[in-house]
Amino acid sequence: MIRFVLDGAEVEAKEGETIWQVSKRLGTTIPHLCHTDRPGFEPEGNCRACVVEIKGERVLVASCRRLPTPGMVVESRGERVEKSRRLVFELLLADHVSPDLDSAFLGWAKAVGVEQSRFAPRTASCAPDTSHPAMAVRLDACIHCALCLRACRDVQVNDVIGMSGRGAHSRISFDFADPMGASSCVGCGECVQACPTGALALAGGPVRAERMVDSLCPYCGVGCQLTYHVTGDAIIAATGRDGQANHERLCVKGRFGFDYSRHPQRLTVPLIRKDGVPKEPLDPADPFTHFRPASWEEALDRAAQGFKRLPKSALAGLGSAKGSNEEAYLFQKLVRTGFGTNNVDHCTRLCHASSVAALLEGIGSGAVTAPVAEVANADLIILIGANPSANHPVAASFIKNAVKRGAQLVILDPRGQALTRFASHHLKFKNGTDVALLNAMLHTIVAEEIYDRDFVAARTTGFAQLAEHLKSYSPEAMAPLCGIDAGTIRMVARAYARAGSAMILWGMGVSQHSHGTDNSRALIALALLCGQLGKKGSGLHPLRGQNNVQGASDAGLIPMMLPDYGRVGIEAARSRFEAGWSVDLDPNPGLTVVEMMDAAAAGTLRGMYIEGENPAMSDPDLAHAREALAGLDHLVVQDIFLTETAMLADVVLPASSFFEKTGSFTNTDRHIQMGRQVIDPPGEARPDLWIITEMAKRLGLDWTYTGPDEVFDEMCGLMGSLSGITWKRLDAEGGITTPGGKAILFGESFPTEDGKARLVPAKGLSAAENPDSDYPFVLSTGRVLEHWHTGSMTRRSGVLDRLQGLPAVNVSPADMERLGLTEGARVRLESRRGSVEAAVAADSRLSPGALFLPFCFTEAAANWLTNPVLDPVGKIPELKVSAVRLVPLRHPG
Ligand SMILES: Nc1nc2c(c(=O)[nH]1)N[C@H]1C(S)=C(S)[C@@H](COP(=O)(O)OP(=O)(O)OC[C@H]3O[C@@H](n4cnc5c(=O)[nH]c(N)nc54)[C@H](O)[C@@H]3O)O[C@H]1N2
Ligand SMILES: Nc1nc2c(c(=O)[nH]1)N[C@H]1C(S)=C(S)[C@@H](COP(=O)(O)OP(=O)(O)OC[C@H]3O[C@@H](n4cnc5c(=O)[nH]c(N)nc54)[C@H](O)[C@@H]3O)O[C@H]1N2
Ligand SMILES: [Mo]
Repeated sequence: MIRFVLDGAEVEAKEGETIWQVSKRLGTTIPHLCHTDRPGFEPEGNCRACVVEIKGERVLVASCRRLPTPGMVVESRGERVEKSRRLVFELLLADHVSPDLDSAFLGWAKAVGVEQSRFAPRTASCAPDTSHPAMAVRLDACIHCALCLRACRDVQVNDVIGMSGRGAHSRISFDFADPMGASSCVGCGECVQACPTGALALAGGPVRAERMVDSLCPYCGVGCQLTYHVTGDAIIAATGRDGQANHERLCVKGRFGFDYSRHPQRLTVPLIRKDGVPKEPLDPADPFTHFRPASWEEALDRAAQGFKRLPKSALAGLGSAKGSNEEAYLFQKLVRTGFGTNNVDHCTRLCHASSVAALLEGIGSGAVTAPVAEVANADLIILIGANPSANHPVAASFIKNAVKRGAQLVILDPRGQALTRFASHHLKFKNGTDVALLNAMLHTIVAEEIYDRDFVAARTTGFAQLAEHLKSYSPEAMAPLCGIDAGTIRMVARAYARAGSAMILWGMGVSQHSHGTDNSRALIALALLCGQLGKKGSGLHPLRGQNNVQGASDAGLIPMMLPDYGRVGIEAARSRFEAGWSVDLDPNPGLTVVEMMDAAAAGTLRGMYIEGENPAMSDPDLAHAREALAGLDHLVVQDIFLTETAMLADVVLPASSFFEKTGSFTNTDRHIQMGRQVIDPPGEARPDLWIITEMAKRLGLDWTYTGPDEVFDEMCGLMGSLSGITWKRLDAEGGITTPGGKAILFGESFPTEDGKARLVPAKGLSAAENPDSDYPFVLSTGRVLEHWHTGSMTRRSGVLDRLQGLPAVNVSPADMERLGLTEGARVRLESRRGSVEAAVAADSRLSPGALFLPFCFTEAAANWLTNPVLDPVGKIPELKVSAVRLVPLRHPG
């Protein structure tokens, strides 16, 4: 504590607190422009609005930077200070053409008593830059506070905004003074949130919302907290809040991707298929060619009757990781107790199923051992098979912060990415050869005896078998398989083993393989051998994808496991829920996502209830999947749009979007947070919880739930991981980490029978289908920043679709030249299962022979091509590797 005098009063400053901070804490915010106390911004002290007088010092000082010293006497008011401040505002005001009469800048000007300037303007007004679909730039309103620059450089670390020109001609610019829309801007909008003048603003101008609602982002597993600005029944803007996972940061989807909720194609009335019409793709804007509108009574009765007519073994349900914990829990309860089967699954099967299987086997828990934020304490970060700048952009910003702080980033991924320039090494190894690369690293660590002996001895089992297994995986033997030379493999292995603390973050490039479980086993072994988990700055973090995939899995949307991962075959696990739900549960594991499609095609599965998933786009081998779905006797789809899956339904139930209901959501860090209702559902659309409950009643269940609070409290009573939590507590605290509030897990022991982790040898040296002379390219599928999965939501978001609207296949420049292809040329991609047509986009991040196609475009749906072969343990398909050929099309078509 430092005692000093501020405006005549004795005050105390905490260690590291600036004069400005002390003053604010005590209730007086000193005027400020270039300064903000938002997380991630360092004080710069360039605007001079916050100056204060310090007794004995000749010049006024910027209070945002100055730390008080014992006995210091500070005046934040007084004639000298105020005169100086007014001059600052007058000079700035002279140059300022205001697009926003309520801006923070004008507010402060008024507060210090400056409404007009004595000085002549230096610059004339200039035309706004409206090249970006979501944001507008008005440089004549800019006061050069550089908050936008720091937002872009220090907070999000995108390095797009800079200062160009000198002296009076200096100005904010994007890249090389490009129009914003043509620059490398990724649309996170951090600069707009930071700008105090309206020089950087939303394209439609400054917003004046009627009300604000604190909620969450509906997209990825990072779980950003934000505030929605609402006018009438529409969301008009979103700003980041100080959530544990985002500290006010957002990405382009969270910032601008909410308008799908008011898209004219929203389903607003229950639909029943007309008699005799074929199950085929149709125009989502005009469902009434194939469906007729129905009342909720009729639609729900029809939906339930269709299920009741079929034997329980012929029924299955797909729940949603886009829905809340309460919806997921009720959905699996409906399938288990209403249908009477364990045939319930969700998109985790196409996602981290293999990672979860390996984690459960190895360390007894399928969730992350440490939050993303721990990268701040890591000496080394391994990022493998994930592209967070596109898919977890806010998490990526914390990785970039960590690198700037001094952490070493090592990327293992066949394709380059935006984070590559932050990495000390990016090993672009061959697709599908993760086990070869990782086993060679493990081999090095064992052979050179640089593993953590104490940790291995005290905390793990299986070392001897692993060491024996690794003998044949020397870097020299693996180098030709994975395409990385032995020396580099050794160097990276040593760096990881010797790091004081290290995190491993991974994604779909690891999990979506026919040997995805083996890939994860190798990563887990790496962390265990080196003791890189259970301590600060260390851990295993499979970056969870959907906003609630962790919660949906915890809540039991899994065919072999009940809520909290008790296996359905284990009596003790079942009896807990049998008692809680007053039913007998099926002891047989149910079918997984892809197995359901196979069973449907075979005719053994005949009725499906699909809530908030779009398998007619997201499953592998679409020809097979769509035929299977269309062949069902009874398909009920509960969605917000007439998706490719809903087009094949018998009954379509119009649901609520994320913004239209309240519920809890669990992010990738195991942090449960509150999503609060922002607007009402359109037309007759209803909250998912209500629909599931009504369906259950018609299946003979005596459910009386009226809201998420009742459901959540039931979950807390039955699930050990939620014990001690209540809806009331969650509501009050806004976020709770499970289990037990602990961010970093397993510092002492693992939740396995003997408390130790298992080292499991990994096999599987290549993908199931590799390029050959007929299909010479290796196709990898995945994501782009602006779009979400099957595009149902983001292609109906105006800004996102304008930013990225053209279905394109990425091709390496070398292959383009070899094939004589130019940017935008039309090509057909063909695999053994199907074909799609798309435009070519040059991508220097790809190695020759490799192609990349996102799966968000219905016009060129990647899954016509993909291989449905499954990992034997995780049952995940090999979405990351299929063999294709590329046929240039002479004429556009
Ligand atoms: N914008 C956007 N964000 C999203 C989503 C979205 O649809 N759009 N979806 C969310 C969901 S559910 C998920 S699961 C996450 C997924 O997030 P990620 O896991 O980051 O997603 P992907 O783009 O599928 O692929 C990741 C990486 O795998 C690499 N890869 C391909 N083949 C291999 C290989 O054989 N080995 C290795 N090691 N790497 C390989 C690719 O080059 C790519 O960089 O994103 C979430 N966030
Ligand atoms: N080729 C290829 N295929 C892949 C992948 C890949 O990398 N490559 N990745 C796989 C992965 S990781 C995943 S997670 C899956 C995702 O596969 P899906 O889960 O099938 O994909 P989404 O598009 O997220 O589907 C969500 C659906 O829910 C609807 N929806 C949104 N909000 C709500 C709501 O509140 N209530 C209701 N009832 N509906 C709602 C949306 O309109 C959409 O139709 O795709 C997998 N498929
Ligand atoms: Mo996913």
